[in-house]
Amino acid sequence: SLRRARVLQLTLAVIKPDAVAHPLILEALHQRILENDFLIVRKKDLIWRIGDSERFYAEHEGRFFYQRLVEFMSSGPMRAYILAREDAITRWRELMGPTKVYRARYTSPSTIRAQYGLTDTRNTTHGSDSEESAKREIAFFFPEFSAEQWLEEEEPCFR
Ligand code: RTP
Ligand code: MG
Repeated sequence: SLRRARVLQLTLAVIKPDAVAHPLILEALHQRILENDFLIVRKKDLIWRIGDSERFYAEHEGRFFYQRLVEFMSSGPMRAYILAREDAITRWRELMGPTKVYRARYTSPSTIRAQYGLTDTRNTTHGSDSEESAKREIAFFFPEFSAEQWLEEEEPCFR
């Protein structure tokens, strides 16, 4: 388990309401996670209240897109994953592609947001952007999860 602790990094990945709304896209994204050698540590389907949305995106309060972002993120079901692999944070963000869908389509057409994103707000997925935010965001979605306990006790992979 010490070896695993050195190699594996955890990140939070979220499939946003625009993608969960379409069963084929949801399934394609789940496959995409598996194909890219992520371990699915936890998986949860949930719906946010507007207050959850506001708390999660508090750093964006006051930005022009804040209102539509918090409304969108509490507009329907989403799916959250704790993912593990080497360089999980960077690798998941690479797979997602740029935040802005038009830019994703132009610069990185094979990314998730380029392929499935609808708009700059309804952009299919979220991924933690640093170890610090991964820690915070994993705790936000999975308050009962302990990374230390997982590394010590659990099977490395279940799908
Ligand atoms: P995220 O936090 O979701 O990983 O995305 P990010 O770092 O790439 O983008 P960020 O600037 O943190 O924005 C957070 C989320 O806000 C929505 N957004 N809408 N112009 C717009 O309408 C706009 N800009 C950002 C997106 O859903 C983005 O993921
Ligand atoms: Mg961000």
